Amino acid sequence: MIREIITYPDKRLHQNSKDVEKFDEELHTLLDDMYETMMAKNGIGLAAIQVAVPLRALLILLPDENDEQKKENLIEVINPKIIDKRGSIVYQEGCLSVPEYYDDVKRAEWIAVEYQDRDGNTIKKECDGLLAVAFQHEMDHLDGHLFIERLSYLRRKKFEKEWKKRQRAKKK
Ligand code: Y12
Ligand code: CO
Repeated sequence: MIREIITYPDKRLHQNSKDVEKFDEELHTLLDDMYETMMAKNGIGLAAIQVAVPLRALLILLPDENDEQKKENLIEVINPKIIDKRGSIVYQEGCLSVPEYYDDVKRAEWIAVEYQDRDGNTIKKECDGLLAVAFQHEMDHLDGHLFIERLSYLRRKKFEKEWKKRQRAKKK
């Protein structure tokens, strides 16, 4: 089932999501729905709070070298923790909860992350480049943060100005 994605400035996006404790049918349905929702909206990453569920669960599905998103490359991530990070990378990010706005964000270029899969098995993974960016962007959602909070003061003002302009245009 495709679920509604909540968008800025919805306060629920600033909630701290809770650890997943039960790896049951309900969690599997949530993950399946998140996958359907992410694909329907052309996303490459989605956190549970974006569909209004405050649990520490997220998905990442990066396009392959042919620009295709294959389900076999889907990464389901539960209760993740960054255990090491190195370097820095600037990447132009977008978010399904902040539609029509993209901007440069600086993050670690390499991370080591530990998480659980949908059955509760522990997984350790090292990521770099776009995958490291996606993990960090989605993990920010679990702590109630959006990428726009990582922009410089001036860039954040630019975002707010554009967002207000768009709101006014919608009312016309
Ligand atoms: C690098 C940067 C950001 C991430 C986080 C995941 N972000 C997304 O999945 C963003 C998706 C997105 C999709 C949009 O829709 C289309 O392109 C059709 C979109 O467009 C509009 O809002 C109009 C915006 C964002 C991971 C890695
Ligand atoms: Co996002």
